[in-house]
Amino acid sequence: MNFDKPITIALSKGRIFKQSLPLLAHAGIVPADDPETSRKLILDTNHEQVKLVIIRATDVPTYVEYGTADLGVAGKDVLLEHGGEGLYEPVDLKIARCRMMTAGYPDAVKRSGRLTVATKYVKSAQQFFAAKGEQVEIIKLYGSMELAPIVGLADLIVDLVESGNTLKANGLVPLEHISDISSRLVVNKASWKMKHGLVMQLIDAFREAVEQHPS
Ligand code: PRT
Ligand code: MG
Repeated sequence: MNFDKPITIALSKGRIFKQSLPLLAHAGIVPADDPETSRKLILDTNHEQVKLVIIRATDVPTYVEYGTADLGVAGKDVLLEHGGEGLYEPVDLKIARCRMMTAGYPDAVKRSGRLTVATKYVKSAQQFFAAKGEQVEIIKLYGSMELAPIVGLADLIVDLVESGNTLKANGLVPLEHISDISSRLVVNKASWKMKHGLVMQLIDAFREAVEQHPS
């Protein structure tokens, strides 16, 4: 691929970075460092004009919205909370898949009165319960949501579930399915116009990679 303008791609460490590697490789991009062992926040690649910025998963939409990164890979859960302003979301990469669910003790919803729901996914939770016509009190947390029902902070949680092991280990069960989650390629709207040729080449390469290696 011929990169005449520099391109920055925002990624988070962990599962998104690992599962993005084959997709990047399909686009001819190979990082020069491993973010798990390197302390560098900006990684060079085999392409002089392509750099990766390694940031928190929840910060990826912000970096791309403001054009600090031209492209990024972000979970749909994170995009729903961010709102997606200033971003195009052209490709479902079908990586880092899981489900957004409500969870709690098996008898959680049988309790009378208004339910309390702890989550870091406030917008998604609000939308879900509003659509069901249920009035709930939502408590914003930043992590370890499974603890909330155990200590009596909330009746329910809204969290991501993959194997279900985390819930099980804490005596909780998945209750209602809210949405299927996967990671999406996001593109800054100005980059889409100003670097159109290159952005389209990358989008096509990612699309092709997803079709060839369905996960
Ligand atoms: O970890 P950190 O606080 O830095 O940020 P983060 O949790 O946002 O990042 P990361 O890398 O953990 O997750 C990045 C993205 O991966 C998320 O935004 C999701 O789109 C996606 N993803 C896929 C998941 C999971 N699967 C997942 N299982 N993100 C989190 N989990 C957590 C879940 O919250 C729960 O605590 O894993 C636990 C449940 O897993 P099981 O297998 O026990 O059900
Ligand atoms: Mg995490």
